[in-house]
Amino acid sequence: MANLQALADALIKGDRNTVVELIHKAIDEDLKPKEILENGLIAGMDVVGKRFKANEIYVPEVLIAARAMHAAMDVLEPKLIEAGVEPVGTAVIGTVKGDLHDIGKNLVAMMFTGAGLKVVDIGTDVSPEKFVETCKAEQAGVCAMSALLTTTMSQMGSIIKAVKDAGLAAKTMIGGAPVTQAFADEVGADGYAADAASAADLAKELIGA
Ligand code: B1M
Repeated sequence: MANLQALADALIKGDRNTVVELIHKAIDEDLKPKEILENGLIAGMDVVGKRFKANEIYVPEVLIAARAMHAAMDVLEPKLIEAGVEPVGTAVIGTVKGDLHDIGKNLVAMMFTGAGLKVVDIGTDVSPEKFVETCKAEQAGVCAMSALLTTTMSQMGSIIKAVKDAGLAAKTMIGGAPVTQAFADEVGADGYAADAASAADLAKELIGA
């Protein structure tokens, strides 16, 4: 019998092979894809997020868990689509123009996926036009921006303005090492999060999920 707690535990440990094996087992045993996602993967990622926030684990452990989550989603995603399971919302995420740092952005993206959001990752060095275009095309609930340089964080204000000027419904949220709540207030972001786990909580809050 597939054990979703064992699946969550394997994900927390970042044991990719066991995660994939247990996902296949759960599917073969006709467990609902939504149940596998919520009680196995999201439950596991939730623990990873809480431990990361509490400094009980660090970036390498989270990256390993994120890799296992990716492998799991490769198997589960087609089943979720077949079953007509809707994501709780869509988040477009990217690192702002002029900035190539993506490790933190990727962690946030993975926590978003782990929280049940559809994630459209538009990469690094992303112009305000590309943020707007993608948020519009994807009817995004959240427009999420990352910046790691004091010289690029000013881009965030331009993106927020462009999203608002385009009349999009997407809520804007920002983060990255040099970014603060005070800066978020200054540039008019709808939200700021200091780490990847808080970012996932905030994204859900912003879209009312
Ligand atoms: Co660069 N770099 N780097 N770098 N780099 C920093 C950021 C720097 C602080 C190093 C230093 O001087 N001490 C410094 C910035 C100084 C400043 O602006 N004040 C710096 C610099 C100067 C540069 C270059 C200009 C160096 C040069 O070429 N002269 C250059 C710029 C290139 C460019 O972007 N145009 C550069 C290049 C690089 C590498 C390519 C070598 C590499 C990036 C590789 C990659 O990302 N694929 C790199 C790295 C690795 C770093 C450090 C060492 C680590 C960054 C990182 O990945 N941290 C960094 C120094 C440091 O931070 N110790 C540094 C781990 C990551 C998990 O944390 O991204 O903060 P972070 O994400 C966190 C939170 O911030 C938050 O959640 C994440 C997880 O908790 N978060 C969000 C992030 N995005 C969020 C979005 C949200 C919410 C939360 O909502 C949407």
